[in-house]
Amino acid sequence: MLSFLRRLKLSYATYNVFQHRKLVHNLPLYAKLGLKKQYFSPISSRDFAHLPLDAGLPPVLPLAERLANTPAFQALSAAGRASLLAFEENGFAVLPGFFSAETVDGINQELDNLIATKQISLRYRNKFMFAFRQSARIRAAGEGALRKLVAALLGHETTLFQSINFLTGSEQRTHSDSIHMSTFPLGGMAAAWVALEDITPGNGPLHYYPGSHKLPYYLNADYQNEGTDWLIGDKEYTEYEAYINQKIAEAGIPKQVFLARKGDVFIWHANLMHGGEPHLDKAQTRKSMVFHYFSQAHICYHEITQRPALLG
Ligand SMILES: O=C(O)CCC(=O)C(=O)O
Repeated sequence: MLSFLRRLKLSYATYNVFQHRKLVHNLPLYAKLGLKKQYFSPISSRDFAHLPLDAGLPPVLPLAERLANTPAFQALSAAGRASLLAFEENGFAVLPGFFSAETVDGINQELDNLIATKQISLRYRNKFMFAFRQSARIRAAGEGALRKLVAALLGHETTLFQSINFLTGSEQRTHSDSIHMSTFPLGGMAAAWVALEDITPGNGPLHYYPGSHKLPYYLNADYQNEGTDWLIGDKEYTEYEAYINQKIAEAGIPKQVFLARKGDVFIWHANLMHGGEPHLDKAQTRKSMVFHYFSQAHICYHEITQRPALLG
């Protein structure tokens, strides 16, 4: 169970009072939807329960038209284009060889340099967070063509919210990103994962459940983690993971493992269930990088901690 202090919404809100520039993005939508919130107010799915599922969203063209209007899509291989066109059906897309070996080598060198000069260090066990803020090269990989493709998939302009670099397998248990990087309406985020070397069964490949994005979005209420007006929920994250495990088993969706080649990109839908396999062969690294993007047409927040997302 989480400690009382970690659960206190007031402490998060007080920190956020000083983050106006990074939080102002939600205000136009709060106003449009009649939500009585300040930029720093706690927010969670409970605040949207009375609203229509697509409240506030502008209309979008069908996916095929959005992609056809995107120059970066025209530049892809036939396999990449076909995979993106099937994104809404599958919940993921694979872009083989999206980044050249030279680009990937440059990114790996850049990360090594950031680590050697102590500009970046591990957080949450094995994650190098937000390297794109320190590296123009890593930022360029996440911006540009990749961000444009994600925007076409979402149907809205997108903001690069976060990058995570790994030197080892994440070994993260299966989850949907929508519990971490949440939006109202649902589905306003996507992630692009980049293989920075060849991935083998032994070095902790990414796993995913095709079509699982069509399962319900499992949020705080689903595992009794809503909390109160003053406190966020008291459940440990392991309880969410156990809940998802059970839902996947009930749905009977077979797991797939992505044995990527260096430079391949895997884009996943906001609600695609995915995670990292055990990293069995410790002699190997698993160099990879993942970018998380938020739609600019959505309210962006973090469901578990009930905090608005800090952008920029
Ligand atoms: O890289 C991986 O193994 C998984 C990463 C992941 O689950 C995430 O970034 O949401």
